Amino acid sequence: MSSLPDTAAWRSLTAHYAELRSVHLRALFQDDSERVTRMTLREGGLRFDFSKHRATDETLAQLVGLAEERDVAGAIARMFAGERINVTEGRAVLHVALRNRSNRPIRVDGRNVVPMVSAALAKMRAFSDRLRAGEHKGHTGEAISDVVNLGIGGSDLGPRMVVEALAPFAKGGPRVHFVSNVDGADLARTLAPLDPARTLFIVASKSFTTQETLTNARSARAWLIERLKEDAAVAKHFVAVSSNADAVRSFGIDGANVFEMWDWVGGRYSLWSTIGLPIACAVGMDRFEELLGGAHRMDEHFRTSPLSENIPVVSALLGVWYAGFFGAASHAVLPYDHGLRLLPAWLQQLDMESNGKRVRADGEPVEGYTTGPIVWGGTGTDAQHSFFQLLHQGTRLVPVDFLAPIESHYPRGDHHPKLLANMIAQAEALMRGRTEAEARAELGAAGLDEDGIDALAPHKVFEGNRPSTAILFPQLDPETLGALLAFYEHRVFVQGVIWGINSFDQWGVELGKQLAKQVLEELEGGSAGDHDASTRGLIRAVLQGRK
Ligand code: G6Q
Repeated sequence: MSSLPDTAAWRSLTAHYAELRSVHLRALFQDDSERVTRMTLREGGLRFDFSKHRATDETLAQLVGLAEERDVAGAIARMFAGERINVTEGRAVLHVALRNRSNRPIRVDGRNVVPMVSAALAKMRAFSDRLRAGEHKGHTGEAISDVVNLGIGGSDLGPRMVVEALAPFAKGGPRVHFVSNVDGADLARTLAPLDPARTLFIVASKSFTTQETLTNARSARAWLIERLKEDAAVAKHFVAVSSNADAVRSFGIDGANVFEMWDWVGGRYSLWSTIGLPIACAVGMDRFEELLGGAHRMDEHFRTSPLSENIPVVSALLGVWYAGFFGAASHAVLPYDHGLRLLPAWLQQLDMESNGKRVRADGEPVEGYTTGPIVWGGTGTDAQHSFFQLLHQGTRLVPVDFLAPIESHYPRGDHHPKLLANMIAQAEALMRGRTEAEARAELGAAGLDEDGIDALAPHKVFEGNRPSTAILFPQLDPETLGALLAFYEHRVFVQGVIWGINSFDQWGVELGKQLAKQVLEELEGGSAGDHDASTRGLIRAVLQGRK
């Protein structure tokens, strides 16, 4: 594969950037009354306004040219065809098969996986229906009131975020909790108010070897047995989601209580699989299937739309544009929706674990460009009172995604109009800025004399020209959420294709895990082993300092 900077499209974009870098978005809007119409793309009820981006028709055409040169269409086709595009792990990447509502066959090594997915969904439905109806009884015959998901990373962040987002749809279901951290405080605080006789644990681990999850699962089992006084209680209070049936059995969970998953589902892409069991418990299987349906519609849009009208592709290309040419090191995601407050954390994993790579899929180093940005964010309006200063007047360019529902699930006085007004105004302010003349006029109108105006005006100037995408949707329902999440998954994929990296492995998390094993042995054994002086010093400080 040729290096990205050597492609004709990249060279041409380099020249185009030199022309466009000093053009202000204000001017782009002034010169073109049709800009918003042309640069707004829709899918279902979702409306993506890309007009506040530092791009012209020419920019977009050139970026699409880049996508063509990097064969994005071919890569999309290969993913949907079940090819082993996760080359370093030799795996297919088929989260799209999990939400394939069309029954179109999707094959891995010639085998149609759609019937397997349907069977897993049916098992999830049977289990979650019984649980929600109070028919799944615990060891003492009581119905389950609380479900605790024990998982981490991809086996936690997705379901946790969705359960939070769909809280308005959770009527009649059990309370669902998430414990991920090996810090004992997480489990202890979650379990403290719970009644073991009415608590069900889902041990969610694709590999069933993850230190944090297994530690939490063992402690949860001990808590249950200690209180219910019988080992046999585990059978009614523990289920597992895993692709490692043997390890689940040796943990003591019956095969009948295992929900299967497959190696072609990556952890951070797995909320659509049986890893979504806590979602089904919280909101019911019908809502879970609506979530899948929304994602499927976005998948179909992604699979079939021309690149220039393809929402994840356009969004991905703009991200590549800012990272490659404007030096943007980060990307902020700012939901103006309380229910989406965990979206930045989910997206952080999705994007940074997928595209935080310095070696290309073909093993060559990435040279002459940067890959995945630092993804961060927070909810509006809180974030306005926290880090927006840097977005408006900092020295770095941070492209932003704003997201908001037009209707709230909690209509109350003028809360929602105020929320939306803030989002719309922030996007406008980032784009327009405030010129020195405007700043001076405002200060004059406020009664300042010339000296006062001279002193304050430089601080009141906003250069503007700061790009954002505004994503509006009618209301945050399961279908809309599914489409939004699938949009982000595909955006990350397309960027990985352009940058020539494999978005589906995560070797960067290995080294720390290996060293932690060694350090743990040393902490348990009471002496520091072969390390640098700082690491030895830390181990000794812990050994000497603990009671
Ligand atoms: C995600 C990663 C990672 C994974 C966790 C949990 O893509 O692979 O976050 O989900 O490490 O792994 P297990 O589900 O195997 O416990």
